[in-house]
Amino acid sequence: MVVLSKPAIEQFCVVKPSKPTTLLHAIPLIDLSKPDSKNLLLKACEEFGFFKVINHGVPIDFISKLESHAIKFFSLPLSEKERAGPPDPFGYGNKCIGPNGDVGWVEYLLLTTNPEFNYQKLASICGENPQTFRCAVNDYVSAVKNMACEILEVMAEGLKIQQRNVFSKLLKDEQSDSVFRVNHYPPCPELQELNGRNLIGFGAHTDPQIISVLRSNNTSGLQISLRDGNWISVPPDQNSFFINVGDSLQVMTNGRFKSVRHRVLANSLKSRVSMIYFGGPPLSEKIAPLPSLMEGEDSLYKEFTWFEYKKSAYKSKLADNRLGLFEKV
Ligand code: GA4
Repeated sequence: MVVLSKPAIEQFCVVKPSKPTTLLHAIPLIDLSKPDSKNLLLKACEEFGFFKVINHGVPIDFISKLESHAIKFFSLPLSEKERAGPPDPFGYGNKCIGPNGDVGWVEYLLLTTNPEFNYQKLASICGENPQTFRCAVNDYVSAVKNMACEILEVMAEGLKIQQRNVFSKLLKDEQSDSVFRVNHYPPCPELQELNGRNLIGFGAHTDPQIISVLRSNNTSGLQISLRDGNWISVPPDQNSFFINVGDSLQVMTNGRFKSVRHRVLANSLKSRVSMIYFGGPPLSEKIAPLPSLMEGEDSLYKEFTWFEYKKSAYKSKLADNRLGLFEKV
C-alpha cells in the first residue's frame, strides 16, 4: 500500500453524494471496429463531450507494462518520489494540482510526450534500467496517439470536413504540445468518517487541449457533468478507453462539440490509477472555428493561439471557466 504524508483531511474538498441517476448506463459506447460508428461519435461529442471506446487496437501489453511501472513508482517512499518533483511543469506532484492552490487526494507524474525528453530528473522512476520506463511511456503514448488520431479523423468525416486530417495533423505535428499524466488516487480510509460525503481526488475541470484519452484500472471515481449540472459516475473499465472533448476542439467546432467537465472522487478502500494522454496542437497554432463548420454563423470565440490559451490556463484555478475569457460577448 502507498502511504501519503500524514493526511490533513480538512484541507481537501468534500462534496455531497450525487443523486442516483438513471443515466448510469448511458455513457456512449463507440466500437472503433465498426465503420458506422461515425454518427454515434458525433452525437456523443455534441451531447456529452465524452464517450467510451472499445476495439481500440492499443496492445494490452503496452498498457499493463506501463501500469506496472507506475504502480512500482507510486509504491516508493515519498522522499524518493519527491526526487522526481516538483512538476515544473514535468515531474512528480503530490496533492497540489497546478500553480494556483488547487489540491486533491492524488499524486501524479506529469510528462511531456516528446520522446527525446531527458528523463534524468525522473531517475527514481527508472530504477535499474533508465531506458525501460521511458520505452514503456513511448510505446504506450504512440499507440494511444494513433488511436486518438483515428478518432479525430472519424470526427472530421462525420462533420463532413474535406480535409480528414484537419484535427489529427495537429497531434501528429512534431511540435505538438501534448502531455501525458499518470494519476494515483490512494485509498482514503478516513472517508468512512465523512458521513457519506465524498472527498475530491481531482477537482471539476475541462481539459484545455483538443482531445484526452484516459485509461484507468478497475477502481471507480471518475464522474462527468451533464448539461444540467448533475454528475454521473462513469463505471470503470480497464479494457476500454474514455475520450474527452477538450476546450480547443470545442472552439474549432464553434461550440458544436462540448468540452466535458469531469472530476474524480477518492475511494475509501481501493487505489485508482489512471493514465491520460492530452493531445494538444503546436504552441503557435491558431485556434479558431473551421470555416466549413460556421455555415454563415459568426465565430463564438475571439482568435487566439494555443500558446495564449495555455498561458491563460496556467493563471486559472482548476474549476474556472477558461474558455469564458475567449468568448465573444
Ligand atoms: C487540466 C488537464 C491536464 O491534467 C493538465 C492540467 C494542468 C496541471 O495539472 O498542471 C492544469 C489544468 C490541466 C488546467 C488549469 C491549470 C493547468 C492545472 C491548473 C490549475 C496537465 C492541463 O494541461 O491542464
